[in-house]
Amino acid sequence: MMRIALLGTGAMGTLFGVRLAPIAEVWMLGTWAEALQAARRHGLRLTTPQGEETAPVAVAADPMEVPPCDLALILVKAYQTERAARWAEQVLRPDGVALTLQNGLGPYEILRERLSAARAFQGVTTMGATLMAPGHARLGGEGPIWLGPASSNRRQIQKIVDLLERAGFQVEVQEDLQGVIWGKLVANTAINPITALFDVPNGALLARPDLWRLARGVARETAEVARAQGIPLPFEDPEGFVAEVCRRTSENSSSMRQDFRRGRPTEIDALNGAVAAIGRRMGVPTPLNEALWRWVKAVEERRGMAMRPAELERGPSPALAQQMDRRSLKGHGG
Ligand code: KPL
Repeated sequence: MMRIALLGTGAMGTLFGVRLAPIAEVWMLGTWAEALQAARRHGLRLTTPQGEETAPVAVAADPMEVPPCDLALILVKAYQTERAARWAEQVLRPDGVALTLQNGLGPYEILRERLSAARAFQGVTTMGATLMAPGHARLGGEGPIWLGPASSNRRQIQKIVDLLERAGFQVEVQEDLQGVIWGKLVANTAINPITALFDVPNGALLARPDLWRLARGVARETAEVARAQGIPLPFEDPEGFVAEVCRRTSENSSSMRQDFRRGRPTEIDALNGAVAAIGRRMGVPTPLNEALWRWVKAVEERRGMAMRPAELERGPSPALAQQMDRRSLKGHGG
């Protein structure tokens, strides 16, 4: 049986823990004491439209307690990636691999740098989950998981595909994930900050014309930044795609709304902040992404959410800068 280290104790960590535990030995590793305690006492719990799913998992607050793992699944916030990558390296067998399913730009580059390209994989999903209590999440919408890069380590990627499919997920492998990464970014930049600032579920963006006008504008901007870099988006119509994600996850609270409600720092730097920074570099105007980024930062600061661990102070910039350099090379015919 495969042994998996699940790094991340939030809504997505809980969702994946519940689905993977019946077919693998799952170790939830994290820093959120209440979630670890709940998981240890009662197992993890997932509420779905079909009913309740629960699953026992092993838990640890220290990577030294975790036996050597075949796979590390990274589901922490974008700004916690450096520590998660360090921990993944510690808990993995020498031939073990890591998969990030995080939001935003930057996490994959951090993971690849630590583990090498042959041991680091990236996935994108528009599944949603809302945290109801420590160790308990509610499924907020299903959707496929895209995995890549396909060619770096075919044997390992096939193992991950088999595992996720056995756990009930729909999986698609792609050689170049940039298109789906930017597709997801179109959704996240349009949905997350607006639902957080206006404190509404994802579906409200479709119901309120004032919010939809704003979301639609952001979706177009982010899509323009992708196009300017020569990245082919997996859809023709960015607003149509955002509308579809809002419909599929209409009851879900976006991860940024959940962060706001819990007084935690958000992933705004890796989402709208990153798009605005790349837009500036590429000469593509991104006034709405820029405004939402500043607005969310201002709320974080006012509420003291900006007082962050040292890791966060450094921000996503090193990996992002690297990614932007790669992009600009590509833009110059590289
Ligand atoms: O990724 C998400 C998030 O909340 O971060 C979506 C797909 C928008 C679901 O809520």
